[in-house]
Amino acid sequence: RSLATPARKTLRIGLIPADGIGREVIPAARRALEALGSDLPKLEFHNLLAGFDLFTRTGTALPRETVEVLKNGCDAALFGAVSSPSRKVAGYSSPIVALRKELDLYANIRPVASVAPDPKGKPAVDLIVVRENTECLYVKQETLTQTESGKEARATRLITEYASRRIGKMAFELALARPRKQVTIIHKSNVLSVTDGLFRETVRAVPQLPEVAGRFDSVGIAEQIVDSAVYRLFREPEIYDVMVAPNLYGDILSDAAAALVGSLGLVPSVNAGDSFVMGEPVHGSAPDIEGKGIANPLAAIRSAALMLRHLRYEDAADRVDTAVNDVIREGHTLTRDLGGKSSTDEVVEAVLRRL
Ligand code: GGG
Repeated sequence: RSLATPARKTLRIGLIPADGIGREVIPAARRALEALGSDLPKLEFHNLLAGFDLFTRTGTALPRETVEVLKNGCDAALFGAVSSPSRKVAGYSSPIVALRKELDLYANIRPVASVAPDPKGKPAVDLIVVRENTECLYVKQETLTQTESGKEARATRLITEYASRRIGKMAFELALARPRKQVTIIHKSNVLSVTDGLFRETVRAVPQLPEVAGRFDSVGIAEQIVDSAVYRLFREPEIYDVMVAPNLYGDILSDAAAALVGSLGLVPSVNAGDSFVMGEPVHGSAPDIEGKGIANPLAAIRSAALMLRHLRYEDAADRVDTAVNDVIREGHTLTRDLGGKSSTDEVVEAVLRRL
């Protein structure tokens, strides 16, 4: 489901590189957008701050100004990556989780598709993971108490009918526009019958909602327990078209699916709401390669294309995707995660030459 495109004179894009290789791949995505010339309105970029690194320097991971500029001065945004620590840090909370909530970007749409035929003849992968983006364990309500037998940690997992219904509608809309038209609901309601049960039932009931009035009659519905879905994803990924999942399962499944198409460095996403869209590569901040100039920029460039597609600049998005796919297929200019030796800049130049 794309936002309607107003006749814009200017397209205002917030750039939030945040941490690690986000600072290398977001400028790469900007260059790809700039190379599109008259396919787009005049571009206006706003460089915005967020991240754990910012927090360690200033005590703030997501400045109010970043949120306000995004809400009031941007049409869309690109986010890089964030390196939240695995331990609790007083006063810190993940800025990407907060941004998704602040901007009500309730759907994380993660397409995973093979570009070239598999050398061993495995079937092509062409699926979208649609991850609910605002609830589940990511409401981050955790407590730690001391009991007689030691520490006890608890987390609240929130699943609402409201959020499950809107992510379900998004999944059906996406499936409707695809050749196979198949939604698979991912859950674990054999164990979590209340929370995952509500997610499953609510998404299943979407085609019967009065407001959709038969719109999704041509879309097939399947469902799969999450652990079995991971198994089948690796054994027979070609069976999946649109997979819709609560936040945590969707996060894990989309990273796992990236392994099927060569690298996490290739997989884009958008965080989408009803009035804003933010592109974001699925990969993280990769501190091990940060600053070395070898990060794969293609996931970020594809995320920019996905953002454009969502804003209804389909031709511009197609040009970017074609250029990226050609670079991958030709195989001469690839970063190390894909078995090449090229630098980030060399890959960006290769894409720009094809634009
Ligand atoms: N671009 C995706 C990304 O940054 N992934 C790492 C991640 O999910 N981090 C969560 C966090 O650090 O708060």
